[in-house]
Amino acid sequence: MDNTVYLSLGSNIENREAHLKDAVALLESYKDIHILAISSIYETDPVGYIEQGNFLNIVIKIETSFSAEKLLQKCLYTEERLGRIREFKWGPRTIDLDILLYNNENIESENLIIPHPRMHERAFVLIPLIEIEPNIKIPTVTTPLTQILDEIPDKGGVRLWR
Ligand code: GSY
Repeated sequence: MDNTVYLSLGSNIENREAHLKDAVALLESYKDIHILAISSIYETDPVGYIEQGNFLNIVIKIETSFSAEKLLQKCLYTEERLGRIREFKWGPRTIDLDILLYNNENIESENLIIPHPRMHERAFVLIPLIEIEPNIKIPTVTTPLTQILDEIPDKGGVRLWR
């Protein structure tokens, strides 16, 4: 299992906490995935389409022997298994899994862009990511993530949950 990967998980359909925990448990059940760290749970105001309920978000660090493409398939399968409902593209969802970083690689394929192209605009990603990996670097971005986070206007929308 020699690939280190960070995933962002979000849910804004109840039971949000159960959906996050079920997704982590399902990922952990794959023999090719080992979970190394799980951030605190944050309650976050919706970004993008704002006429929807607040999210619970976490970031997890895993090691895996899956390729990035295979991992994407597993993430999509995990979303399906948890009965993902998504009424429209940016709307409410039971569970959303995004691959943020895959080793230090830049990957662009038909289905996948890594590093996740919007991760450094999103406090709901950066705050839990920095919590579990304070010195994390994004390939191609030289500015420290903590500085990028300082410059993001929507930080107030991310609160520690319980
Ligand atoms: O891209 C993930 C789904 N998503 C989220 C999310 O997970 N959290 C918050 N706060 N806003 C979001 N908007 C979208 S789309």
